[in-house]
Amino acid sequence: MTITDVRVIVTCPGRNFVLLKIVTDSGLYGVGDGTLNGRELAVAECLREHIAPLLIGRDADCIEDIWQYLFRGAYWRGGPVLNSALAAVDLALWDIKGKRAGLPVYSLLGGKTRQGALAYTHATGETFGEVADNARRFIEQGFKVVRCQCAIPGTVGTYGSGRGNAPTGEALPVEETWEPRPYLQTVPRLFAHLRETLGDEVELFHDVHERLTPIQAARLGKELEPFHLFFLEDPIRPEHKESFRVIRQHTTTPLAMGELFTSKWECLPLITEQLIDFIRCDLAHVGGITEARKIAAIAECYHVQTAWHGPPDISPITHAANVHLDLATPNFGVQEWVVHPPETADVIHGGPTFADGYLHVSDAPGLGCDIDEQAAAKYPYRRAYLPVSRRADGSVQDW
Ligand code: GCO
Ligand code: MG
Repeated sequence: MTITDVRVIVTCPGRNFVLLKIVTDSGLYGVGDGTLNGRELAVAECLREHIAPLLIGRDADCIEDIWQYLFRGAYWRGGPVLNSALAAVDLALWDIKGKRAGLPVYSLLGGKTRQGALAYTHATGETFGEVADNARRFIEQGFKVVRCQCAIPGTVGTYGSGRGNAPTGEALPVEETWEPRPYLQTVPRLFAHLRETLGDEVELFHDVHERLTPIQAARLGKELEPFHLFFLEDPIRPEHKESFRVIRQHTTTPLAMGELFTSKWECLPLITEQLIDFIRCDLAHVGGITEARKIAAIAECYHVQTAWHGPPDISPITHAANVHLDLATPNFGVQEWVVHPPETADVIHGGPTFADGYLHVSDAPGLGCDIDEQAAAKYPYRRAYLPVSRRADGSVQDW
């Protein structure tokens, strides 16, 4: 089955997405997603100018060989731009393989190990009361795990507490402020309030979003211990993996990390030294299902569970890929999930469905998603940046 056409579709149905359609001579095609929030066009150009010409004439069946060819064959390898482009190709090829076999992708990956993927979503708010009310709303909808973020007094626009990062029309990034002292004081109080008002049954957790130093993260983990978090997410910057030893030495709060990693090698030290409990890479940035299933297999050996990144800035196609992999993975832990803006469904059909705390995908062959290219053309790309954060003294801070 020979690849005859590769089409890159950049569209903004409520959010920017970089989508891919790989067409074969059999008439079957596959869909993929390589959206990289805030740097979308770098991936689109990479796909159009550098990768598409390499795919024409190749056998769509050879996913692993194409993966190796694009990753190692380029000599210059890795990083979020190249590996998001690789992910788009990988997802589309798995979609084709499923369609050709007449089987959903989870079946190709070994079949269901569970009936649904335990899901979490985000409760946010300006005040503790608002976060608790939002979390309660999600619990009533059936969520058994809820991520909780709150505004931090004295700072501007704390990550996770506000409007998110969908396109707003601003020409340049919004600037926010953040300080460790009020943050470290507020978060344990937030969870004390949430446990008091929501009880002990629901699983709660918090995303630090890489903002702390190792010793600050250690302190936070320790102070959160009485509230039994499901995990503490991305406590420190991703570069120096050994720093996790500092956190681990001090706290039994489970740790999750990985949305900024772009390969299995970055995950290795954290997994093999058992410095984390959940690995949460983004399938759209690590090179797709092919790389993520290897990460899951390595993690299985070390009692680390998966919690693939599932924010609104990747399309329902990657969300579907997440759930296909979740269903087939014995050491699956939890799946992040959010509802996309309504216009997204005009362009991308399919994607996971939520019921009573769990995510499901259809039994349709492949990933179960499709792209309406005519609808996509009605939603042109709108440049959008993630916010940038600064400390009170004006220096750059991880957002
Ligand atoms: C999460 C993430 C996201 C990121 C976003 C950046 O846990 O869902 O932290 O909210 O901020 O993906 O593009
Ligand atoms: Mg996160």
